Amino acid sequence: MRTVASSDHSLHFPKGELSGGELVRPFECPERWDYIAQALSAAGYSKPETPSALDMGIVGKIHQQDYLNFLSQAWTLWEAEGFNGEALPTVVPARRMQQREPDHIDGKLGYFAMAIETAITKGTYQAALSSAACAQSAANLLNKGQSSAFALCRPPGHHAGIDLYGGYCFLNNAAIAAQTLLDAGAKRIALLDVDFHHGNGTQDIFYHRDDVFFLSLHGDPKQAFPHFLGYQDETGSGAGDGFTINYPLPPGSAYDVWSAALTDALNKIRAYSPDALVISLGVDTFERDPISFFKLTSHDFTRYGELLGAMNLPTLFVMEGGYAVEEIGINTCNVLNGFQM
Ligand code: SP5
Ligand code: ZN
Repeated sequence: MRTVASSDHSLHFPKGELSGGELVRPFECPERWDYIAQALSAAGYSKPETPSALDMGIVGKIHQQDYLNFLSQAWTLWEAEGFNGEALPTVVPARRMQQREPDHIDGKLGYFAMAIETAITKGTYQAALSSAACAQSAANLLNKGQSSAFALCRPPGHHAGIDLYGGYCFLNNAAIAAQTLLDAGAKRIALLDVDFHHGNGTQDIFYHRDDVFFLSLHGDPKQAFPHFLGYQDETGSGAGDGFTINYPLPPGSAYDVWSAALTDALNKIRAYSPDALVISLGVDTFERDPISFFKLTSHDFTRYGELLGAMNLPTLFVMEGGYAVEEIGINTCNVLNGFQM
């Protein structure tokens, strides 16, 4: 399996994440990328390829232009205010307030945020562009006939909506990859999100569409981030009616419960008969993940990789979360190795 990665990921390394009322060292840290790259190399995968420049025309079919303008300017506007810290929102347009983009950066940050733990820094936008480029270049490997590919994206993407950032995400890498497959002639894409957290951004982007069938297995939003999307009764709307499926699962779910949901999802994907499968691959379902509550073992990642491989579909893996840093490489590689068994 060919892999794509960019060293630009290291341009995004905020010092702080708002967690438990403190600014802590972010769970989503640069070493995550190093551990995955190391594990790939140790497992005999060839050196990751550098992505081609991102096609912004395709990005413009996923994200709104006002949002892209915001991301590109946020740090400059923040710096111009003379603030000492990293760019974090403080005020959000809650119920019955105006949904209008303000001029001041304090207002813009809250307007475009879906969560406020995530800091924007000087290199954040460039890192996000290069991360999306990895997903897009990996999609283009499938377009050129590869049966699978892995995009080592960092920062991750699945919480980024049409015009929303947060949850460590800025551009929706998996959605950009799906659009890249569609623009090259695919008619139907299945996008399966196995990150511990609900892929609210991906759901938002494709909610009204029937050309991307979105399925997500995740911690029940009553108990888990992002808390405000990912319920079972969200099933798509308009042309997209029936093309979103959510599997919210309770705290403590181990492989028996989790894999039963996966099997149901895979059966529904088979019935849809997609041209390709995109996997939003988060390994924060791991039993020792510091911010999640599922109980998958390292071996379980191999087991479900095999189930994905048995689908016999062109498959693109897009890296999302996973915060047990020392085990992130092994767990990620286990999915890819299981897939190729
Ligand atoms: C891509 C991805 O996995 N994003 C996850 C973002 C989660 N951010 C907030 C998590 C808050 C969880 N708090 C639990 C703390 C337990 N020590
Ligand atoms: Zn996650």
